[in-house]
Amino acid sequence: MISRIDLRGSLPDDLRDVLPRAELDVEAALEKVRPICEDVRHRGAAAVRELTARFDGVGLESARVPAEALARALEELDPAVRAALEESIRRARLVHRDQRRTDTTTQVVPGGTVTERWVPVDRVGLYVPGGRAVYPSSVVMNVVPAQEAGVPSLAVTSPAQKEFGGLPHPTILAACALLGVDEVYAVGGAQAVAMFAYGTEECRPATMVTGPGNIWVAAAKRLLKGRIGIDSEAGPTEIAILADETADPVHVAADLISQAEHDVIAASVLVTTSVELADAVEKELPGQVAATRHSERITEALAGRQSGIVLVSGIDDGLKVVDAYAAEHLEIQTADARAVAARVRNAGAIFVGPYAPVSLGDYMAGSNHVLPTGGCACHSSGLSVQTFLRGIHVVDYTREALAGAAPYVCALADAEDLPAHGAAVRARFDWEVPA
Ligand code: HSO
Ligand code: ZN
Repeated sequence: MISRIDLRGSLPDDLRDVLPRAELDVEAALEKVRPICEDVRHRGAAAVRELTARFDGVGLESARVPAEALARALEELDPAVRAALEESIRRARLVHRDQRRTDTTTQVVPGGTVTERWVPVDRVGLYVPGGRAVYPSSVVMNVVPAQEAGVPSLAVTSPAQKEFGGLPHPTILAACALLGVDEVYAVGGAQAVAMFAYGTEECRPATMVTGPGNIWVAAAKRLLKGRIGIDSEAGPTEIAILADETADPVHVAADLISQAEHDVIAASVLVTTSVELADAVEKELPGQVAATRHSERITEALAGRQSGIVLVSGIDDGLKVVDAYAAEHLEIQTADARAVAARVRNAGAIFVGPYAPVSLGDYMAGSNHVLPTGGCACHSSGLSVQTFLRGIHVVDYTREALAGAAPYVCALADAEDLPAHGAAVRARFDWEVPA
């Protein structure tokens, strides 16, 4: 059901090449997505309407979801789901509120200061997938940091669903209503990203688009990046578990299965120092998989070349392996899990010990579940308040402070053969500062 890689000898130099990983060919999707984006750019709302009819089979009069539909979705929301979403929002707000930055002013020399001023982007378009993956939790994870960052204008879009009268899924609408988002569109795919990038008669352009989506959404984000800001191109979800002989194989198997449930190309990787644990997890998997609703999808994900059990000779090697893999989610299920977790350098999020499964982080830990995939955790972070802020340096120097800097500016300007740079400073002193 799941393959094994034995790295108990010495570790190979380029570990990344031997570790299991899915490949998503976003490049190939670019050419298909380009004409769609161009169409929206030139023909606006009419193009969005036609593309929605073509791809989603829904004839929209307007892409904007009416306020009554949002209110109705909230009224009809299952009370247990409502309570859970409210608690998820509350916890996420606590964590993301603490991420807010205060402006800092540094006095560089007397009379010369640099202030770093944190300013939210003007307007964010949030993409929420539809289809098989209906995740109101992702609405929370995108909206809360944008709101806590102080983004003044926020719009959500999610694919039009035939079975819901051309509106997005009602739980998505209800989550928007709970979060106080009243600008919602029933548009999906590349055309949704283009709608936010270029704007249409119905939707003002956004400065940034965030949120996960399928390969077409990822390709549109890559294509339009620069014109708009993006978060990251979310790829298929991943869980890595670093475990030793103290881990419970029932928990480990359940957690591997939990993320494999997302997609046939989701990745579940166990890195362990214990052959006994590897054997016990392998023994445990078939029964747990058979007992769960999406067993076919999960079986395919676990058997895929992106998943596997990696055997290592000790925790130090295990840490090298998980650092090289740079998982979206990393669980540490070892003796002294906190100390081991503290040594991890690359992961989107780390889940410490037996009582912090990834599912907790997906919904209720307070942490964000939009995290870097595909190894991007070695250079990027998950979604946070910071994603929506720009740090603007405000430079404020008095005449005396500039005078002190002038000879240095002139020396460097001359060294770079840019004498006009130096002249711009000297001009302020009637050339009295020696060149
Ligand atoms: N594990 C997914 C997020 C999610 N799980 C949403 C359940 N719903 C990517 O972090
Ligand atoms: Zn999940």
